[in-house]
Amino acid sequence: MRLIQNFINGEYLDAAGGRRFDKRSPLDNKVIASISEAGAPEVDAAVRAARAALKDEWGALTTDQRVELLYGVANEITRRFEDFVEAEMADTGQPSHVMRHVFIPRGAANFKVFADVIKNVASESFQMATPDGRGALNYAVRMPKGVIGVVCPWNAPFMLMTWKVGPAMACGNTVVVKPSEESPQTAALLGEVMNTVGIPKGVYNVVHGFGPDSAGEFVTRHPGVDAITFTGETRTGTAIMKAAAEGMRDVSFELGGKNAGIVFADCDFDAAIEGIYRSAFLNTGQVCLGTERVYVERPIFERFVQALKAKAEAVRYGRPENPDANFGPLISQEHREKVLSYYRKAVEEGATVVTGGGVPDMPADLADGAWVQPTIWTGLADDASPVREEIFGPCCHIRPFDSEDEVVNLANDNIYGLSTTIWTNNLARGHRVAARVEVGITWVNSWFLRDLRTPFGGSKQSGIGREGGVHSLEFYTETRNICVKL
Ligand code: NAD
Ligand code: 6OH
Repeated sequence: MRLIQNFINGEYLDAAGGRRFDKRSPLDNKVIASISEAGAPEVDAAVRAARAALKDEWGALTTDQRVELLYGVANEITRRFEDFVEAEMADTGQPSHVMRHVFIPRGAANFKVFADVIKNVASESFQMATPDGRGALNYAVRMPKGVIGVVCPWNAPFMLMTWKVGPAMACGNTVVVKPSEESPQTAALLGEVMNTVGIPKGVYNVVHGFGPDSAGEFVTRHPGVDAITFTGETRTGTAIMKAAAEGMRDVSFELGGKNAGIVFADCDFDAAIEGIYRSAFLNTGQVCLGTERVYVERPIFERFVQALKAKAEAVRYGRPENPDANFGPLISQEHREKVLSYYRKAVEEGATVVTGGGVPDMPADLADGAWVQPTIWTGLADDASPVREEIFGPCCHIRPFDSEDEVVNLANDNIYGLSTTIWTNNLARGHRVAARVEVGITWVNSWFLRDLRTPFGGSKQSGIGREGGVHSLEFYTETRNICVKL
């Protein structure tokens, strides 16, 4: 069994008193790692190390020197690609092709792309007129914000963590990362990469543990943390925002969603089926951008439901290393309980179960894993809880609609506003509907396709702020205004 330790000031350390917790495999519920749980003293040590590095080694580097080192991090992740794939597969149980083609490569890219952004970004400067005719030069400079607390979820652990750590470090900040208790391994492994590449001690720190009364709360409450970036549930975001209010610290939040898929009758039918299938079931439905509400224009409704049902019934459950498997378990037994509670509620609230709704029969070696069937419902009222609340599982409700206005109103009738996917061959309509849906990111005839330089984030209760490209700089830097009288 593996031992996963905290990474503080360039060293792997146990917590004082040796507190540990278990990480269980989602595949079979067996304990696969013992994690050292950071208490307040370890979090304090990590924050102190991060503060010291800010002033000394990291703070003293030029942008070019930092950029070189971040390129080194990206290259070293690529060199150790298999180790990262293996660690992430062990934590999440997801099929290896998703790790190989999206999650791990994008993790490496998060260091390279933000190094390029910081290298090429300009800041404003103005030559001002003054009454005495001599003028003034007024310009803005971007400074690091300080020590950034990075609190992460488990659904795409490495990609989502590096999407924060990459730009934070590129901007000259130092970080204290609190990975999810369900997915600690890739954050821990990244410490080895930092040391190999020669990132100064204390720039990248990792503390393990849970949320309340544990490492998550200790990081977000620590007065030495200057700003907090968080991805996770909206409810947790509310708790973290309260912690950040003390000391007036800035927050960046990527939160929950209840995303709509809108399928017009004039779409490319096969492409829409493939797109909605991926958006509802990829990563066993544990993607913040996933579609849990599908609206289909009435003339193609029945055909659409049957085609999606056929695809959902063809998933192949299995271990990540099995090349035939394309469908993994949920992250944990606890999360499975939550998802299954919605499967029950859907029936109680009057759904027609088109497919799924339960637990698949698994071979004996996987019988204790967190498996659920991909599930499709029709017939629920618009205010039924499985239609309104984020489930974060492989399930969706499909409802017919008759007009563009009706479907825009349905899509917008939710507290969340993260993303939408629209399927139509009428591009004017695609643009029109995209402008009317109240979300941070909209895809037309696609899903989960984004250049890392563009802004990402949620509207309404799906988030605060935008990250990606130059937009990350707004959060990870403090802009100062300097005016020099000439
Ligand atoms: P979560 O909110 O339960 O946990 C996220 C992290 O916060 C974990 O590291 C946890 O230990 C920590 N935490 C929990 N309570 C805390 C507290 N009081 N103080 C400080 N830290 C605390 O979320 P999750 O279950 O890990 O992830 C799933 C959720 O994340 C879903 O709601 C999903 O929509 C959301 N998500 C959003 C995005 C996005 O970009 N908008 C991306 C991925 C996931
Ligand atoms: C995961 O839940 C969401 C990830 C989104 C992206 O990585 C992206 O770049 O759009």
